[in-house]
Amino acid sequence: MTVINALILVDIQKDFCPGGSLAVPAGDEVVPLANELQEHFDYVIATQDWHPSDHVSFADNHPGAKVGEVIDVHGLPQIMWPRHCVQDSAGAEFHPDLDTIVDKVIHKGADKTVDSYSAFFDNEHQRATGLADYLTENGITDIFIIGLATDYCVKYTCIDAIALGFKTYVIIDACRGIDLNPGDVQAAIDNMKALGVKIITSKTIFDFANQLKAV
Ligand code: VGL
Ligand code: ZN
Repeated sequence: MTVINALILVDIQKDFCPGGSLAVPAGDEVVPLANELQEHFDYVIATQDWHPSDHVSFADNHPGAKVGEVIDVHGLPQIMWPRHCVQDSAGAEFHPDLDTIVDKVIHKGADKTVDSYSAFFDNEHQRATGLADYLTENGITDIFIIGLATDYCVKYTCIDAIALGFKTYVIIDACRGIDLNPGDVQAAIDNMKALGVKIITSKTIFDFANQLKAV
């Protein structure tokens, strides 16, 4: 079977970078790698967390709720996040240094009633974002995931990707995590590995490209 690969840039947005409202520690460090990696893939897809102002995940939409607290929404635990990545706001924009001439942009979290960590489905698995259809329509078999945050959107995107049957890699040095509870990032990595996700580093990609050049 022909291998067609795609690099997926998960949520490399201003609000998830230092200075943003839900800054992932050192989140901006993934940007140079994200740019260098792009030329090595058949397709490049970028996702944007894209919430309406009245989104269920924002603590300030729940009187009395505090950031970091967990509330029950339709029987699912929902972490209260600071307001972030509001549709069309500056914070929802891609990091200004990210190369965004990509093949496809996917928005997630646009339904006010449910959060969406995965780039494929909302957390209740009710609505698809269009990512799976895009991959299938283009014959993409292997996906390489980078971006923010390792312990949320990267992890949940991997869980769905594996369930959908994609060969799934995480380029771990091009990811950064939140670690709301210390150990969350390591647990996410262990979790992804256990599901069959291949955890690699960007060196593997660059070395492979150099070997091809030498022949
Ligand atoms: C994310 C928390 C809330 C992420 C999105 O992109 O990892 N995390 N919304
Ligand atoms: Zn969000």
